Amino acid sequence: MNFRVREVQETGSTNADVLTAALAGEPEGLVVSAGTQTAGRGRLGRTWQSPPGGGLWFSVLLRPDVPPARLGWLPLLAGVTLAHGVRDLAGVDAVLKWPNDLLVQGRKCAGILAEATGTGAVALGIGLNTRLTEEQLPPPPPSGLPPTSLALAGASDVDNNALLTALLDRLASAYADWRAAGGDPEESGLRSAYLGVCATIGLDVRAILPGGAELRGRATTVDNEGRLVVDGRAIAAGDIVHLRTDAQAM
Ligand code: BT5
Repeated sequence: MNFRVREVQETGSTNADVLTAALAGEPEGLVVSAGTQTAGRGRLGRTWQSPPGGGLWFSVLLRPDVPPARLGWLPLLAGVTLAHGVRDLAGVDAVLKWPNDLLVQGRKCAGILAEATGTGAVALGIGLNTRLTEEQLPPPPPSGLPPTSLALAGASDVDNNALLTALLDRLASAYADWRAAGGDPEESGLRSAYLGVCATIGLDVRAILPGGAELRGRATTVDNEGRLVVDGRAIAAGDIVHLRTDAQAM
């Protein structure tokens, strides 16, 4: 698939723009990439800081014709693409905290938000801090991970446009493989690729579920729907805290 990139200097949220386009019938492949977002959003109603030029803030319109139970793998696929991409293209080691926080040196360098229209389309939004300086970093959340950027982690000459093009190429190819396998995580190789970059597996974790309930236990694997398995219980959404020190988890 060829992505069609629409660059905008400023918008509220590229995910909102892509959802609107999807509902108006836009075919898959549209990418909206913004210089800055004034209402960037995270998961579970949180906000995403997107200062001008400080990162890649973009969303991709996909219409994945895979069984609904496989859709949970789509944001994980994006996470694997980012982790490998950041390593190969920027020379920065990165791992994932389930589901798809990109961690560099124990700090959060990117986040992913997948939102569905309910009519078969998904806005896959990626926020990657590329050139954010120390002064531009958002304040560390009280119980979450402190932020960082590729530049702060030592990447030199980060070119936002070149990085976007290269990441989209990789995303197109991983998405095509996954779709050709009907969304099957084994057959597409996605599951083993994900387990290879996910630092959460094997750790004792605290899982904070969307309603606020908490669960502690050992994260053992990711199931066929992309859910994290903690002491035999599958978690579809929530926030994970690595209980061994995050430094060790890196
Ligand atoms: C995410 O949410 O990590 C998903 C972020 C997705 C952002 C992209 S940008 C393009 C597209 N358009 C959108 O409107 N969104 C997507 P979550 O796991 O809920 O993390 C959000 C939390 O991360 C916030 O509550 C802050 O604590 C922290 N945070 C906010 N901005 C950050 C940044 N630039 N870098 C690191 N951490 C940040």
